[in-house]
Amino acid sequence: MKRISLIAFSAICVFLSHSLFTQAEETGAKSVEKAAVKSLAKAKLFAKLPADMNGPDGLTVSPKTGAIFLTVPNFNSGGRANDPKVPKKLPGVLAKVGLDGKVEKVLEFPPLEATGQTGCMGLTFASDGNLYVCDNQYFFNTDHKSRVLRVIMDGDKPTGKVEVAVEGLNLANAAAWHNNKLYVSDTFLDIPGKTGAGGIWAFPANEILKAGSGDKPTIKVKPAAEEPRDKHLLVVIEAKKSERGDNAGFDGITFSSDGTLYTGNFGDGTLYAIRFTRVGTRIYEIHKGESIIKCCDGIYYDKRTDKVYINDSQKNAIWAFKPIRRLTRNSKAKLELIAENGDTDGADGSLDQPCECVVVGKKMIIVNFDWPFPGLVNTKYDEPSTLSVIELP
Ligand SMILES: [Ca+2]
Ligand SMILES: [Ca+2]
Ligand SMILES: [Ca+2]
Repeated sequence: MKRISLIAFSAICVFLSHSLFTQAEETGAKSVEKAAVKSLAKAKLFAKLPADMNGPDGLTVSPKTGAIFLTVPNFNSGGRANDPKVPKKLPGVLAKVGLDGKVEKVLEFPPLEATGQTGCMGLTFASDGNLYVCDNQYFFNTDHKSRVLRVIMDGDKPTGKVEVAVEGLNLANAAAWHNNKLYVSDTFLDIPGKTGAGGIWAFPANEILKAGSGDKPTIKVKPAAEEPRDKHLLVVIEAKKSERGDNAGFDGITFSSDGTLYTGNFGDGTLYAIRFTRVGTRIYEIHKGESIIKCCDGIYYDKRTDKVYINDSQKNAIWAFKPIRRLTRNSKAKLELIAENGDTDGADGSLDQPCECVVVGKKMIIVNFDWPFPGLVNTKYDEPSTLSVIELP
């Protein structure tokens, strides 16, 4: 009963924020206008990836040492989604990224037996000092084959040991560690009767840090459509089909300093602020999909600038907004355009389908996925794969 009433409360929050949208849209439009007058930042080249890295995705910074780690699923090295006859030529790899732009392969991920493929995407350090990596298998098999892998680290070096911590996710996309829990976004829950649906999974430290290690079993989650709902699945929100025909749900996830989770839909750019309180989960829609932005890929909160940054894969753009301290039903993100460019091969550092970023000091380091979908500014994959940098004020 408790769960049902919380879901109802969440639905009401979302509904009410819809109804108060008009006023907030005007606020949002004004901030875009203001940003347009301000000159946009020019993304510059940070790194050219080696020839065996075709399409990077996830990026994270060690909270202990500041070392930067990148995942490269290498989706560009083979056939497109759901065509097992055309496997990727290159495995997914983990790379270490230096502040001098050096990118060095440090680990190859083990393929899933059922698909023979690896799909490493979002990653994060947990309190045990190990890296937890989303292994997105949805592009090869859409029946709940995605995993969370644990890369056992010795400081900033992978030991070579990789364990399977979670199985049964559908499109595991981004990961974040907060308040002794691992949070993972799922972009396609594939629930019958829903156009699309994104989910947020959470795994407490006492389960996730040992799962799949020694004699402790891997956590096997249930598909979202099964009742009763898996206890780890905290949030489910329906995603509608966007004007470019994309129904993808939650993509990036990040926590601001007050513990609010910010996330957004890849399909239509709807943005959400989510608070996990003792009395339940509260969900606020802080940007109506397609009203200003139409795509939210990776998302990152930077404490120094106190801003949340959005990688807009569709527009080759970076947006920012200030976290909203006093969230109410009509709270809307005041979006500011930071950088944008047209279709490019990325060789000069221009944004080439940005998908994740981190901020180190005043440098925003941006990953260019460069794996186009219909309706994006980026029309084709072109070597080499690149990372961009923007100097923030
Ligand atoms: Ca992503
Ligand atoms: Ca391109
Ligand atoms: Ca490129």
